[in-house]
Amino acid sequence: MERTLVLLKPDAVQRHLTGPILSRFEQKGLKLVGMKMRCFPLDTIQQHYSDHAARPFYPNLVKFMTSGPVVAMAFDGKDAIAVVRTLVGATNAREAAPGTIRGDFGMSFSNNMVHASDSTESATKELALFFSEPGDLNDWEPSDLAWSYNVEEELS
Ligand code: 3AN
Repeated sequence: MERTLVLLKPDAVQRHLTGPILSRFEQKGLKLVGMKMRCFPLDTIQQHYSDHAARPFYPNLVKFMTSGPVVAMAFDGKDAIAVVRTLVGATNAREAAPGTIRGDFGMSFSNNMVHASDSTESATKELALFFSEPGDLNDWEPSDLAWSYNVEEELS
């Protein structure tokens, strides 16, 4: 099982897409284990995007990500990091495949609605950044687990 971070960016919140996007992840079978809406502080966003600090789009990215509330979510699932990235689609929403979140809901490279961790290292770092308070992450046992997976083959 893996755990991954998803951020619904300010454009997703403003466009009333929080519910539809969350539904995509839930319907796929990912387990929601954390969710918070915040105008995250500048230093949290700067830290989150520190790998992009030298890129020309970085100042606008930070400005955009601090321009309104963001919904941070944590999901568990088998291969959750790759599964979530596939559901999200290509960075440029204009080129993202139909059926993906960006492909179905967006037209922008910058305002592309969703961030999703791209590796186990990033997921660990990003989850610690956005879900650092006690009680932020909640383990629970889905009652349909044995229907969503072949437990013996896939989860043992
Ligand atoms: P992804 O979110 O698909 O993993 P990254 O990590 O390469 O994409 O980029 C982080 C964010 O920076 C993107 N979600 C997008 O909002 C923004 N971004 C990346 N490349 C560009 C670009 N060339 N022009 C404008 N914004 C960009």
